[in-house]
Formats: sequence, structure tokens, C-alpha cells
Amino acid sequence: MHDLDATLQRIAAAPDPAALDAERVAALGKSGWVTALLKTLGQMSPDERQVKGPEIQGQRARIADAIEQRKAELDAAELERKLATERLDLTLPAADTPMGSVHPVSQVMDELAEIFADLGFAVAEGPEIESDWYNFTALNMPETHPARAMHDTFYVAPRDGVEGTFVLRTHTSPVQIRAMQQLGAPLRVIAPGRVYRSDSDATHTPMFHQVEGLVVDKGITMAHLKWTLETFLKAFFERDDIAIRLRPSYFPFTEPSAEVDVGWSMENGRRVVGGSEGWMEVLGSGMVQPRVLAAAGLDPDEWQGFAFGTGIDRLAMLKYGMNDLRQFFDGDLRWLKHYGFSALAVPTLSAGVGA
Ligand code: 2NM
Repeated sequence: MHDLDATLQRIAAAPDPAALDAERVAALGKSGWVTALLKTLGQMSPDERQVKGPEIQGQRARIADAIEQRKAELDAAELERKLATERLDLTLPAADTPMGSVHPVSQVMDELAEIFADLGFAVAEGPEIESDWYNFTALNMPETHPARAMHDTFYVAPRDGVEGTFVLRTHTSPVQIRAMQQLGAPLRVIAPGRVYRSDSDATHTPMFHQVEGLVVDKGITMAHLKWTLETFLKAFFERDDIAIRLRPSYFPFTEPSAEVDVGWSMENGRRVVGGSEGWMEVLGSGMVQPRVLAAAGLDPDEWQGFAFGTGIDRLAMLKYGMNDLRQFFDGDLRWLKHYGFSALAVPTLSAGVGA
């Protein structure tokens, strides 16, 4: 015969969670002895059941309570053991530890987030493996659109059981589509991140970094676009003598579209942003194509938007004076030590985003 007191004693003495669980199974499991007793209730006369029912249920409850109590004791003991053994001595010297640095791409991403946060933009992220629909179709590039070929797309091999075509995103615009779908309008977001194009030479790497911005609201015009980009460039390059000009261009996802040039000048034999000795292209931009707003679930008769995009790697080169894009991704410790940033050089608008 099974004895309640013996069971309770074994539970109270269970040395570890596995032993405790064995006790639970032996008593309350499918073939446990309390479960077997509960099954006998069905065969009893109503009078007998009136007496035995509460008795057996009482046993079940006491066992369950005892298991719970023992489990709490074992958990607490395990936590004590971890606290006692898993020590981290914060006073150990760090002198011989190799120092890491913040990659210029990460630094510039932090600077972008800081500058645009001040203008009311949130940072949005999305998957690097994208569906054909998010990467192209929703951006006014249907299957036959010639711009698809221009993107040198990496296609992801089809997988059993997965419908549709997938690509490594060729731009971060699909993140903006997802942001419009998820957050609706009005909306201000930037989408920084890795993008992929099958292109490799002195000025192109198959993976690079883009940031795109999107504003959707009522009555948005190109004046808002121009002010925003000028304000951004002034904050990013930390100069007031920033001149920009918008040149007509074409992107499938904006209409009208404009290439943004910024004035440059020579300083110490180097071309720097600011001044007006010449123009260089730094951004693409435009008013979001009504079809793109509609694809993302917004009514283009109600909402307008502007968007822009640029390469983060190129921004970093312009601001911090690197000349070879390929070194960005070599992982050479000498390069990282030279161009990397201190983890403590957090960009803030008050102290200067230049760190
Ligand atoms: C660019 C140039 C022009 C752009 C458009 C969108 C979206 F999703 F809202 F339609 N995001 N980014 C855009 C527009 C990007 O990069 C050169």
C-alpha cells in the first residue's frame, strides 16, 4: 500500500529536480497511486464517495503542495550555489586585455540615429533576406521592371515548402514599407542597415550599408525634404557652410526624384564637405510614389511623403577621411585601431556627433 506520509517524506528529502519529478510521477502521474485512487471513485456508492472523495482529493492537494514547496527550496538552493560560484571580479586588471574599438560604420549609424532622433525620427529595422514583393514589387518595380536588373540582385535558393522568391535586400526601402504597414501614418523613420548587390571592385563591395529616411504626413512637399537634408548634413559634417542642390533624377519609388549634391572645398589637399568649390553627389531622394504608399496600405489622396537614401560607408569615408572602401570589411586590426572609435565616444548632439 502507498502511504501518504512516506510520499511526503520522500518529497521533502528529494535531492534534486529529477528525483522530485520522479516522486510526482509515482504519485500524481498517469499511472501514479493517487491517480489510481481517484479512478476508484467512479465505482463507489454515492455515500462512500461523499467520504472518500474529499479524503483522496485532500491527499492529492497535500502532495501537490509539498512538491511545489520542495521545488521552491531546490530552486533557491541552485540560485545560492550559482551566486556563490559564478563570480566576476570587477577589480581584475584590464591592462593586458586587447582593446576593441567601435567600427566607423557603427559610429556613423549611432550619429545618424542621434541626429534624426532630434528631428523626430525613429529607427526601423527589418530582415536582410526579403521577399521579392517587399524588395521590388511594393516599391513600384513589378516583375518586368528594368530597375530590377540594375540592382545586381543576389537571389536566395528556393527551399522546399517555402512559397515565393527571396532575395538579399538590395536596399533598405523594404524596411520603410514594413514600417508604413506596421505603424501607419503620420510617420518619421530612418532605416539603417546592411544591403547586398552582386558588384565588387575598388569602389563597390557586395555588402554595404545604407540609410534611408521616410516622412509621411499631410501636406508634405519637397521643401520639407530639402530643409531636412540640409539640416541633417549640417549636423553630420558639423559645419554651417553646407550648400545643397537638387538635380532631377529617376527612381521607381519616388516621383519626382532628385539627386542631392553637396558643395565641397579643398582643405589640406583633401576634398571635404562644405564650401562651394564644386559639387558632389551624396544622396538620392524624392516624393514617395503614390503607388508605393498604396502598396503599404496608405491612401495617397490623404497622405504624402518624402524619402531619401545614401551609403553609410561613403558617409563615413567622407567624414573621417578613409579612401579605400574594401578595408572597411577586411577586419585588419591595425586599420580598426587607427579608424575605430572608443566605446565611450558616444555621439550626442550636445557634445558633438563627431565624437
Ligand atoms: C533612395 C532614393 C529615393 C526611398 C524610398 C523609400 C520608400 F520606401 F519610402 F518608398 N524609401 N527610400 C528612397 C528614395 C531611397 O535611395 C537612394
